[in-house]
Amino acid sequence: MKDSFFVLTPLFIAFCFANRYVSRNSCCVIEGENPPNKSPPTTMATSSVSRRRFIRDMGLGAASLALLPPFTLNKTRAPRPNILYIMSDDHAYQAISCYGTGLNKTPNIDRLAQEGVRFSRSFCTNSVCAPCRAVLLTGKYSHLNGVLDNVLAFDGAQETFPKLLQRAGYSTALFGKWHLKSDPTGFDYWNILPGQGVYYNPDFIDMGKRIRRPGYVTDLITGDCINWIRQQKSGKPFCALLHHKAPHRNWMPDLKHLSMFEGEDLPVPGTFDDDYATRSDAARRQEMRIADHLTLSTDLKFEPDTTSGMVSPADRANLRDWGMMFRRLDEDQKKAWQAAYGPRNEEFKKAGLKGEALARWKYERYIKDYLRCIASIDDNVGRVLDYLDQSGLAENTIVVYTSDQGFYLGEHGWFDKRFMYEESLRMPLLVRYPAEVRPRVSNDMVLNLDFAPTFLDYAGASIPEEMQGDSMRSVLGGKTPENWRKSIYYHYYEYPGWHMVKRHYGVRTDRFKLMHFYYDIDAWEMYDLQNDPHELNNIYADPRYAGTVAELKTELERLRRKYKDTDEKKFLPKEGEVWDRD
Ligand code: SGN
Ligand code: CA
Repeated sequence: MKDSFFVLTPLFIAFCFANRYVSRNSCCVIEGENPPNKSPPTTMATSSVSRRRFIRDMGLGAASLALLPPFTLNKTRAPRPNILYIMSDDHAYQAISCYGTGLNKTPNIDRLAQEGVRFSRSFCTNSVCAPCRAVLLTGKYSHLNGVLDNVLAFDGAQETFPKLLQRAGYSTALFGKWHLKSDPTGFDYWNILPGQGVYYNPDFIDMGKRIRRPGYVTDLITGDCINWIRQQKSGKPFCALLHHKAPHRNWMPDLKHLSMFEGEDLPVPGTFDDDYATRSDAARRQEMRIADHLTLSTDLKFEPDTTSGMVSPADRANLRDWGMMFRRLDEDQKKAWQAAYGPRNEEFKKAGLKGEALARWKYERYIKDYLRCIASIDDNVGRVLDYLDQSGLAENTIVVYTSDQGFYLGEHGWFDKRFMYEESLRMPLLVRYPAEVRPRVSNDMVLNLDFAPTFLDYAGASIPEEMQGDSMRSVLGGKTPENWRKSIYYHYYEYPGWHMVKRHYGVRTDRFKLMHFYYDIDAWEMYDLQNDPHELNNIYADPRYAGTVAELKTELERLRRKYKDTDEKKFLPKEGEVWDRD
């Protein structure tokens, strides 16, 4: 499967020419210029080309064979698919309605599940932003691609799937959040947010040039991507990476959605009050609790009176950040925000909440703003899907919707990600490709490591041996290979760092999860996901599971050898090294 090259016959090339096959199906149709064409490729029998023209085109086809680079000669499919990869930032699967949690409605994202494959077991290998992006590009684990955490820069000289697609004749582009510190490589065009980006009137770096633009970040990124697709007239297939900032912290909704969910009580997760009783110290020592670590101003949009007892030193510093963020808004935007949050904040001030009631209020403010940001993502997914329909591109375009990692929406009392527990390990993943993929739900285990080989496989390009993921093409086609993975390997490194989640690695099988926390701790945790899906009961030391622990340790070691990640000490901070916030 890794190498699907072979030489097409001149006859087939001639046939493609005769049907104008390549230009119609593999490149973009320009809105308003070319009518949508969703009909299947014509066959020899139905083609109306004259004999003479056919013979002429055959000759042209044969001649063109000599001119085409070898990688464009794919075994099975002449019209190579376009690829539209939509990745939001911190979008939990729990906040997508087709995943069935009932928290919110995402009708446009759900379309991809109705028309494509919804994965129930899609995981990341290191649950934090920049590392996930480096894994996406390289198809390699963090210890091999060099981006272990959000601080290290990506070495853009290494091999990536966009570069390989470029060489295979694709037009490639990147829009939105990048976060890899070095300039993007492998893209014909890129227009990215600096660092984490901001929600309102954001700065962009357009091929190296920094420009501030009015508007809301999710709308702007989507518009840029659609415009670029619209401009593709070259007869080449395209690959566009559309990377949203939303719904990343500090969760600032657009004006349309400022009052969505107002007056509603959203359900608090059953594990919100987790006391971490059976876990190791890693779960107790984190800094990502809604009750304790969300800031009143930047995160929760409430400006406490600095003379009141409500203001902690952390809040004081945050007030400055919030002030800076709020100053970016124009006068109309500010007015809309004040109209929406002003009265709510007055009410909150009067209520004088404390303890559990205050924690619940923080959760409500957090989850509503988070879901409001997602409402805008969903609108914009609808916008881009409508564009694909109108332009006739939908049939031959692979559309992926995913997030850079998972996220906590109050489960275990948390926000943020990083842990190997389910909510942050698991990513939403929906893939639609009408030309080849029938709608269904897949329970196969896939990893973000698999994206690069999958895209190369569909493009008919060769997959480098050093890529560690596997093409999901057979899985997507409903024919999961017998030897498809039965376990996954995970490794998180960013400690000490934001949210203070300790370094750990582990293995997850269909039923069990084993994790090892290390560096300034040496602790194991194990969960039975079938009997304990919320991972509340650490059974590592339970003698009834001793045999399973041993099996899982053997599997973990096998995976560490397979992925060449056997040295736990290799990436520990050096003495005196200071943690540099991203
Ligand atoms: C910022 C956030 C953190 C978050 C990291 C990484 N703090 O530093 O809460 O974990 O990004 O997020 S903030 O106050 O600056 O918003 S990631 O998605 O980029 O990995
Ligand atoms: Ca993220």
